[in-house]
Amino acid sequence: MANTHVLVLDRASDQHAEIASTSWLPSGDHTIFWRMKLASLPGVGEEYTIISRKIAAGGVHAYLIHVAPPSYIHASIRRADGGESSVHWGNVEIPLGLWVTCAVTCDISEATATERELFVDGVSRGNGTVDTSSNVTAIATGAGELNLGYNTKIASQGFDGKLDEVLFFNTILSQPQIAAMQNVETDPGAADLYCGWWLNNDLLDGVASFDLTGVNSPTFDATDLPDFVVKHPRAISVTPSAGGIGFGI
Ligand SMILES: [Ca+2]
Repeated sequence: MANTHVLVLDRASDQHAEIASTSWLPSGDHTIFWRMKLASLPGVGEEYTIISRKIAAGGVHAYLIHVAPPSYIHASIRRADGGESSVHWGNVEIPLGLWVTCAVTCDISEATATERELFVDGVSRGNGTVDTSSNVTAIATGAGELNLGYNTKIASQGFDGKLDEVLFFNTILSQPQIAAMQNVETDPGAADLYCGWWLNNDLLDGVASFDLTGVNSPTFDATDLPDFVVKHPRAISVTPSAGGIGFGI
């Protein structure tokens, strides 16, 4: 596949995409992958929702990922009774007006403090800071709604910017696997890919039948695509060491 378009969501117009779903999305180990470019930064009290998956019964979010001020990533999962495990990565500032590629992994069997790991442009940013710890060992399933760029519980918390290639894997991808996805559009036949949207001028799922519907007329852009290059290179230092030359990244 060639990447031809990205999804454009205007927060002021409440543009987003949705699907009313039955019991799907992984309930255990998983990886959520997406590319995004912020058109503005969230202010105090604002959240820019990337992915929201609400369960109708009890009104809980099985999954929720958003950007909150100053511009850090927040991810939470819940079990059916509402018990929540939420984490934020305050050490990550998502830049304004630059494409970034993100992935959050979840090892459901790990202690809450280490079960999630964030990757930005293929580089681990650690396990984050735990906000709520409720030992979620199985993520809630059941009828509900999945949204890109919208939070069905807090309708004003939409996304402002561009999204591309939103993928759910029902496995924990490794850092090398995530890094390998940085600069190439993922093949719909990739192993353990559960569902995903390539957003190439439509909202159709490229794997199964999880097709989205646009709300308030979101648009597509064919000119401002992720450039698929490493945009945040780390400094490399070379230092002499006993017995030879060592280097660190
Ligand atoms: Ca695309």
